[in-house]
Amino acid sequence: MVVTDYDDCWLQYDRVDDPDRLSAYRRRCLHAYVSEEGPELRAVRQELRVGLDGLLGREPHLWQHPPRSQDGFLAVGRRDNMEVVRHAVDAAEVDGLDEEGYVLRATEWEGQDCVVVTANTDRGMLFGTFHLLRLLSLGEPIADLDVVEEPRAKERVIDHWDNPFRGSVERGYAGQSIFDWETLPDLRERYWDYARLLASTGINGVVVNNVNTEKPDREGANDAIAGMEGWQLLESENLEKVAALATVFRRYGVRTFLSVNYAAPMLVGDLDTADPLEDDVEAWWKRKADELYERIPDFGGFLVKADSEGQRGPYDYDRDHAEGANVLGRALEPHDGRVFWRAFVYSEHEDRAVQAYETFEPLDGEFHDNVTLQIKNGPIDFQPREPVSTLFGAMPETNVACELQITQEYTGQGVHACSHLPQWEEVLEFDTHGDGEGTEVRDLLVDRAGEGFAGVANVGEDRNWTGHDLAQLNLYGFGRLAWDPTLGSEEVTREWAAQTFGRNPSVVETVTRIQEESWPAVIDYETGGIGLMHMMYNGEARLENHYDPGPEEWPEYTGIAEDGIGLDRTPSGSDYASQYQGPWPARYADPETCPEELLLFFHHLPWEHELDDGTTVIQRLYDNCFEGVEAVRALRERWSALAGTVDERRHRRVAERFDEQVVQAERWRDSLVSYFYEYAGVPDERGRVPLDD
Ligand code: GCV
Repeated sequence: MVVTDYDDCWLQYDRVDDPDRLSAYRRRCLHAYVSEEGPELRAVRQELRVGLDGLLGREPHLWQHPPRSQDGFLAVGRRDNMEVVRHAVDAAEVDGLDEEGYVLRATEWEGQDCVVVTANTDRGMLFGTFHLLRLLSLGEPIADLDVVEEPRAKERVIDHWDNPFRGSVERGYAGQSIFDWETLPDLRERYWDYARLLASTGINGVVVNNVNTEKPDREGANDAIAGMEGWQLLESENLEKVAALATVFRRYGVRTFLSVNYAAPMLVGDLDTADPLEDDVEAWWKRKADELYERIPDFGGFLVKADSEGQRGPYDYDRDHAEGANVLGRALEPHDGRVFWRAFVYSEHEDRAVQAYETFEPLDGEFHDNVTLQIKNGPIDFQPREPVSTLFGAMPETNVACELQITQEYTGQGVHACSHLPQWEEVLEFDTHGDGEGTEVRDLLVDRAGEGFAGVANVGEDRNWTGHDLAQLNLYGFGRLAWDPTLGSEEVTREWAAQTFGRNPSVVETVTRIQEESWPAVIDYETGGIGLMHMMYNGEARLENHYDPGPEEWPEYTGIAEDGIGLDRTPSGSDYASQYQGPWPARYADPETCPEELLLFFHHLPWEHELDDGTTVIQRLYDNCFEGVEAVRALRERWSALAGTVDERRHRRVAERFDEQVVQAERWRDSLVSYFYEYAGVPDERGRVPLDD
């Protein structure tokens, strides 16, 4: 059901059609007794009104005391002020939960069938309420409900690359920014809708502005995409705008963060240095932090891109990144704030993959407790597929967060269907061997304050938030996997599909299969599927950038030559492979044991080099490029067959995009196979390459 002009995404709350289920839900949920406490409980009441009305087909009655002589009721509150909660849940169970955890439990109380949602905090009850509504949306039984849950990862932050004041979104493909800085502190209805979407997935932090906080002063800086005035948000006169947004997010359990410019003491303040070891600089950051917390008591903290792509940083003063980050950490510490410090630093090395590890690994243990090192999943830059960054598992004394890109910068932007969930699952399951065998990436991101996930947002002004309707899954899935990184991609996709397109099992199955198979297809036609990457056109126009094929622009990323293709990252080359732990250096360094999907990332091999099944490298590249296109055609067919079972408006929108994706996939295929052929001079065994003119 639609509460505003914008799509409700996965919060459709379609009426429960199974009559038994419906009566079981009505019995326990038509009356809701919700405690009167902080702002999050106002959001709980609002969500129950909307959600239960949609699901149960009747507006629920909300009570401030236990309703009597009813079949039963739903109770949301704490043990200390609700008898029914004390009856259902032991003190020890709640006391043992962290501040975002909750208990959902069915119970019988005074002859009534009840469900309770309880927690230590209002935030916990909010997350618990969304969990309960999800179960109802999925048609799960609740008569024996018994869930005790807390998030596995503590930090689950969404990063906006939105450029304040200009309204553009770097790498955004869903329209302009939803944040209107000109009219803030006036609040748009849309802010509430957005906060609600985030909280429903378990996200608990939002960075509202781009990490590029000023236009980079460097040669080749791309004016069309560079962030510009984001640093200004720290100016005193703008803080009331940030504070207004924080009011909205607070109600949904989400803390507000800002990206800040490392030179803020000079840009915002009037110092003539931003050297982190200068007393004046330290004092300036402390004063700014005090001012922020006076206005926004639950302010989350800062995100910093330093010494990267033209943004300033501690290197300007000959200081290292720990010295650079810690001055901010010290300023935020008295307020329980956090610094997310990005590890996306490159440019000195011929092979950029090598640099982040060389820069940060020696600093392990040097970062302040409230500093989190935010590491992109791979060593290059959100490519369709990359190996996992070597920093995971290499920084045991440092809080780390994994940065994932929800927006589809390199995977077809707003046009191609590409679920990132299978990719993220692959990353999270990777065994880093950091603390011996069995240290998966996801094990390194959980249980400790300061560790978790950051996801680069894909939302904009478009009515459906994400441009492509199927891209809503990437936003939903980010939140769910950050909450519990042991959830599988398929499981999360299935629950998303049921909430978004209804519970019809065949629709859920088809949509799930389309989403699950979309990523491998993109890898095949955009890369050839055996470890190549970064062959996108680098046009100046924002929407061309990193979208179209442009392999000839990036020979340094593919190592293409007449004798073969790929980059040598073994000890005879850049030696990136040796940064891994356990068996990986040896496994990656030998083409016989290197996984085929990463082969050309680690090796420069002759075109006629034979793979395990006897196929040559060049032939595999041709085959995969052609198969990628066939796979997209098959996805389009499946989507088309859903006509009549998915609402017409969304069906048409996605169908149009699939038509375009097929055209674009063919362009990619043709561009890549021609490029490979130009160097290899080897025709396709199946007669498809060289292409007919
Ligand atoms: C925000 C890549 C993107 C940039 C982005 C940068 C980053 O280079 O193309 O748009 O800038 O990553 O993650 O900082």
